Amino acid sequence: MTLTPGVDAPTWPVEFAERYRAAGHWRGETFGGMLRERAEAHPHHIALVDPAPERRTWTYRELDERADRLAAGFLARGIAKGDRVVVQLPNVGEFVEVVFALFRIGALPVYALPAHRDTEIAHFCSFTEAVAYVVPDLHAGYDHRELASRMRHRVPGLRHVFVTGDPGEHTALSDVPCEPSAPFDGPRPHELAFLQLSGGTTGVSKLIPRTHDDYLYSLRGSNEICGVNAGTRFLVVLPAAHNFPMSSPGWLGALYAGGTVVLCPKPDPDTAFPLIARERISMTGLVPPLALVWTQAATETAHDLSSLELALVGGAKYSEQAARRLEPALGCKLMQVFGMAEGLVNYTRLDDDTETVVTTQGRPISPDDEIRVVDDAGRDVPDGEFGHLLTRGPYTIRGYWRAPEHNRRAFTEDGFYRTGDIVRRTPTGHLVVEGRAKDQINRGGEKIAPEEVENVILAHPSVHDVSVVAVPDAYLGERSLAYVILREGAEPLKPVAVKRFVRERGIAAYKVPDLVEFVDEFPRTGVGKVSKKHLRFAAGQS
Ligand code: AMP
Ligand code: DBH
Repeated sequence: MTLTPGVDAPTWPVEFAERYRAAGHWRGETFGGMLRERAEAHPHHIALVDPAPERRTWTYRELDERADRLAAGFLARGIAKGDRVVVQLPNVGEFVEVVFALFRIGALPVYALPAHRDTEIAHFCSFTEAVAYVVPDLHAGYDHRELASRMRHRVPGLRHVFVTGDPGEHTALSDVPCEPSAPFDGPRPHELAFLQLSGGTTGVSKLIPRTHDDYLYSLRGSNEICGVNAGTRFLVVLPAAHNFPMSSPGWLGALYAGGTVVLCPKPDPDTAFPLIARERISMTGLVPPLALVWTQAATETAHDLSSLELALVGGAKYSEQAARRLEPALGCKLMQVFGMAEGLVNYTRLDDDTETVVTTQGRPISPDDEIRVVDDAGRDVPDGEFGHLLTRGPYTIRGYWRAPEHNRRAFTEDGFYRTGDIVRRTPTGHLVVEGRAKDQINRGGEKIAPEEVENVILAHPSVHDVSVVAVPDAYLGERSLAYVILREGAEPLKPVAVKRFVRERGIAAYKVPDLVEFVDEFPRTGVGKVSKKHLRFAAGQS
């Protein structure tokens, strides 16, 4: 198995790679090496706190040693460099141990979200030819061991299931570690570190191949912008597997700086606020709906939030009115962040004036991030005018993993990623997100590909056709609405029956349509005039 990025996905042309190295962006570091260096520099500093159910802590030395032992155990069970391992863990300390163990041996974590179910997990396991799948026993009332058993039957190449807690018929993660017998033949800095998930616009999530060099650069840049250092105490409120809490600056940024990461088991203020007070949290990242809830709750809380210095808000459009209320309520600075797992991340800056912070979504991390704002014909528009955002740079991928067809559409010939976002650029170079050209629903930061949900609903015997669209929502920004055309003569259905059908097919709960409407033909507003099913059929994908 070769790990050269250019083999399974397009990589940066040599002249770009040389430029990024010469500029000092790519420094030849790896994640495994980074943790070792921090452990040598500050062995006794607390790297990680998992507060629930009882408080556990890991010093940098402990995290480093545990990653080594787990890596040795994975190797002993036949997991090798280049193998893919689907990791579906909530915000628990084992998540960090597992990914650093995989980084050490050069196996690639594939970051599933805790909400994913049979549909998504089966796709990740089979498409990546994963050899192992790591799950919790129970999480949020759901038994992941049963999901894992179904995956073992469905995906023949899946050889191992590792479980945190009670393993049932699988292997306990705690039984895996052993003494390393030799130094690891780890990955090279230009090789792949992991596969991140895209929000997706077509039927299934595309996989995003990130290298050690490029991702570490985005962390270093993010840390500099956000002021992350060894004294930072970062609270991971959103699912740790998501790119935003992982890297903007996120828990990996905090570890890169030698700071302390505290894992929040649930995002609500009743869980998070006491933790902020007890752990003296200085920084966190939130999606807009959560920022609204926190802003409201902070005005009434008895918990001491005075340690909080910076709240990053991003993942979906944050309204100006809501943004204005955050700083006074939480007593900390606000930074807006507009990023994507494919690469490009924009931040407002600590020294930006309030107007800029509340009305823009920031500017890119790197002087080498190339930004183009273009019209439908691909011509650059002047600053201040709306257009499609295209980008290329030292931490933006040149192609998705094993998706040559899709890559031809998602990237320009000269390697710019078509973000699908409609933006306008201010004279200071800040971007304002005005909308979206891609077929995606952004449900409070959780991305939904309508086509994926449509395909599930189309499997219902009474359904002739379906179109899933976004509708505005005061709290989430957007919710999903499924317009359903029933087959002639079919028994009438209730909206709940459609939702139940989708849920029972095994898909993440946030993708179940919020609203279902039965129609004779698709409305002209908000939906294309032509049946999406017929469009897909015409495209040969039905
Ligand atoms: P993903 O490709 O799943 O990583 O999602 C990235 C997408 O989320 C971006 O292309 C935007 O559409 C959206 N997004 C992220 N941050 C923001 C933000 N601050 N404001 C508006 N949209 C955002
Ligand atoms: O929405 C995102 O994917 C996102 C938002 C903010 C992201 O990936 C990021 C910052 O890094």
